[in-house]
Amino acid sequence: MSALQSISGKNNAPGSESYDVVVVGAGFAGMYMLHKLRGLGLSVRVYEQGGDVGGTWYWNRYPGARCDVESMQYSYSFSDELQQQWNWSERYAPQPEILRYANHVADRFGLRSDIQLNTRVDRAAFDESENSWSVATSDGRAVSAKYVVLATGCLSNARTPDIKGLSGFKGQVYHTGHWPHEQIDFTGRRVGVIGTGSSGIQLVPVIAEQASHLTVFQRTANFSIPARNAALTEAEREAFRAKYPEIRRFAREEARNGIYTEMPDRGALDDGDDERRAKYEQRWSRGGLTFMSVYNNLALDKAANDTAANFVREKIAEIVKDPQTAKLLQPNNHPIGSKRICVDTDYFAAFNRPNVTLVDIRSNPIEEITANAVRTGGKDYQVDALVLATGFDAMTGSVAKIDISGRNGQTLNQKWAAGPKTYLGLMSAGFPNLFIITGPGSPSVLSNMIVSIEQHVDWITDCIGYMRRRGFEAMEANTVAEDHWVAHVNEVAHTTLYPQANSWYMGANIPGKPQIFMPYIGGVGVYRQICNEVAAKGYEGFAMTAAETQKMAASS
Ligand code: NA7
Repeated sequence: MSALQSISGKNNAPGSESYDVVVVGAGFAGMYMLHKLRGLGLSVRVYEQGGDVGGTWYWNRYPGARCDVESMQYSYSFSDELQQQWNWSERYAPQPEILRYANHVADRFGLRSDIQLNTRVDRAAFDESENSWSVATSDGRAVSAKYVVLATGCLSNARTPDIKGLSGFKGQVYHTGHWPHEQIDFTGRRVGVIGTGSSGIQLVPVIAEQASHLTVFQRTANFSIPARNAALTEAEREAFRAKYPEIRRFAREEARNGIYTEMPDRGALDDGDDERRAKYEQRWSRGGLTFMSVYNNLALDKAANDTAANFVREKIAEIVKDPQTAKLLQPNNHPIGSKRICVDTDYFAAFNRPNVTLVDIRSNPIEEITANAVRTGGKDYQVDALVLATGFDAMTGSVAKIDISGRNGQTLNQKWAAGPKTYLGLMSAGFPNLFIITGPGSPSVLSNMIVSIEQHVDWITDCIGYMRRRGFEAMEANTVAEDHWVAHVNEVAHTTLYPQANSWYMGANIPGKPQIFMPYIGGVGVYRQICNEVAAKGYEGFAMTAAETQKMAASS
């Protein structure tokens, strides 16, 4: 079917393009959404701001960029042929390989014909009389669609901090979340890196090998676990593939974070010192994010958490030779795991190199950036190039950039001024037929994103199919259900240690952003069950309206 032939029978004359669904974004969420909606026979247009598919993996091309979830698990499960045939080369896939995978999926499933690249969605307004959305794009077009799906990603709105003098810096400035396509060679250059989250921690060891001198400006020391990355052998891939049905089932239904791993049945304080230490040592040697699942109470009990945090602090002190640098690198202002734990390759060891300096900008914040230096503590650190590894306006930033107006002209930004409000992270009351994939209020960034993406896409597809079969024109979250859900998300978060950190989960990295805990922490298995029950009860908590009801209501 051509993109313009809608089965809804709408007129697609030039100047009045109309689709059943407009999807915003062609990352992993947008691509799978398109694939599934085509299965319903719908006309779909995907708009993607980037020059190709891949979403966050299209933009985050900095040296050392990799996924922190293992490649065999950070991959689609919807096609068994795909998961059986794709050969991941390493335990943790590097960014270029993930991007190749995204391109392979686009080609394999013939997705490109319905994806319009280099095009932003600027505005979307709900037309209450038609029960449809008018969507304005950066190429000056206006299209209409019955549904809009925001597949805009949680970590896609790169954030450049407002640092005095930055615009007057004479060297090159790069942002990890918006990295140039050409190879950047730092050989022989003095480089400054601002930011020590996952991105900074991944790129520091790589740039340290090239730069004549690397100065790392650290505001918050982070916990990081060695990745122990290595090439995957064919035998390892085969063993994994043979177990895929169970691995995927477990990740979807039982795991909290969408990752197949052991489920601990003990708390950290149930073991004696020696036994606990041995378990931490074993996980440290294995490497990766699952360090946090040694025990079942590390995210809940501060005393338990301290045992893991102390272990990692000791490891840092063992690796880093200069005691003062080691001390600065030891995180001390948040429980381990309450900020996204990092996974690194030789990050701490990089500080043993003579060409790497760590500068504490917590005690002495950056005063200004001059033409060729970063000034802090009254001292100028000369640099030829600056790398901003300063993160994203996470979870809501990309949605907020689109001017979205729902019922009665209310904008989503107005509604979310005090923090995002959604029902199940999927819809926001007052914005009918507008779905969000991995939105605030869903497990999203606390999970293996692809597991959460597939669950949301499947749910949305089923929901649209249900509406069409029963003749419903519009669907929207009801306010009471939404308020309950927002309260529940908040309540669950506050049973954990997560809110104790000034993290981007809380919006704390953006000056002025309301601080509420955005992702749902109840776990992907529990969350999936809730979503399934809602659907089984005829989409409880959502209101669906048929065309006739709408018209009758309007004329009465
Ligand atoms: P993060 O995790 O948000 O890290 C950003 C880093 O930049 C963090 O160390 C910040 O310190 C620092 N930062 C931010 N603004 C400033 C200013 N103004 N001055 C100094 N330092 C600053 O982003 P990443 O890109 O590393 O990772 C994002 C996610 O991508 C990651 O969690 C994975 O899921 C993948 P702060 O901690 O705020 O003190």
